[in-house]
Amino acid sequence: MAVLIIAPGLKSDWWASELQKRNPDLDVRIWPDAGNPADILYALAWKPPGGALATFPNLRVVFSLGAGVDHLVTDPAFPKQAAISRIVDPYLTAGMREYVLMHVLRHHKNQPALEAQQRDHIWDDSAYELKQADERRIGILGLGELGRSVATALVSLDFDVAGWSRSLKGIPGVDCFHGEDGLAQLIATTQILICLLPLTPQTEGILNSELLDQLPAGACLINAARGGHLVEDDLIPALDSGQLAHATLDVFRTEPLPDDHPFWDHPHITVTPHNASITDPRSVARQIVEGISAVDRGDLPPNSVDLTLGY
Ligand code: NDP
Ligand code: OXD
Repeated sequence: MAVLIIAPGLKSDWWASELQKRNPDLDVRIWPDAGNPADILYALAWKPPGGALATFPNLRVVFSLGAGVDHLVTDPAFPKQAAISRIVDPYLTAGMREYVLMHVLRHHKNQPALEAQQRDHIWDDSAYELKQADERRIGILGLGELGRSVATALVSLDFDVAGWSRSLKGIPGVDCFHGEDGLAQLIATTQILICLLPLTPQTEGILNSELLDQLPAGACLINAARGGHLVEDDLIPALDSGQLAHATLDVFRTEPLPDDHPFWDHPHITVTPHNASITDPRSVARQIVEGISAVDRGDLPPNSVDLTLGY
């Protein structure tokens, strides 16, 4: 039995040593040096080359090295016999909570506009409407591991919080919506919109001009989920017309964001390099080693992905 790390661009040696610290008996191999393909029962994967996983006939579980699994489920050759286990980790959740809180507070306090004033040497403390947190409506798309934690943290800061998910949720202090009507109701009052959805055929392109136009004028957008949620061509017109005041984007359809992409230099866009929350091998390796033992015992892998839903 061997475990393969197939994550080009990630620190595979670090992952291997964190796995072996927890189980020195594991035979860990790093792609492309997989050895005999029949030996590979488990894989740790992040954006594996299309079709590569299909070359391991005995693969039982693919551990996604991120919370999102779109990089796996979109591979038409993904091996049918393999389950997918995704990351649910307190550090990953905390990282996202910190990122979103930072940017919500930045928008709430008009910080991007104040930074622009500083660049022009303008001292003006009167230019912006005074709003308390309980007058600021935040809408969160996705109330899963990450969205729920973000929602609860925002409630604790007294924000007026709403959230939307596929199935209806009950989260103390949060106005919960679901379904198409629910989305329309949430959008109509949201001043800061946060996307924490998985990327699936149902959510692809959800951040489009039709939706952005339904937000109250001057709303802000934070997309920390996937670039495929945003129709990129719809964003700049919404910002230039003032319908949106600012967009904070961590994820893009093409990553790294191409050097000549208009988002880089737009005065009302903040770009971060897909680092809203980063998987920490020191904590996640334990989850994976325990998951391998569970499957070896005949149990289900932890945090299994429902392949019919795609997340
Ligand atoms: P979860 O699977 O725990 O939560 C997903 C949420 O989205 C659930 O509430 C789910 O509804 C909802 N949802 C899914 N499909 C729909 C739909 N069609 N309509 C309405 N709601 C829907 O995921 P996580 O919270 O762990 O992660 C969310 C995403 O964040 C990841 O998929 C990944 O893309 C992104 N991410 C980005 C990172 C970054 O650094 N930028 C880091 C980590 C994650 P229900 O509860 O009913 O199932
Ligand atoms: C993830 C990510 O899905 O980092 O975890 O994007």
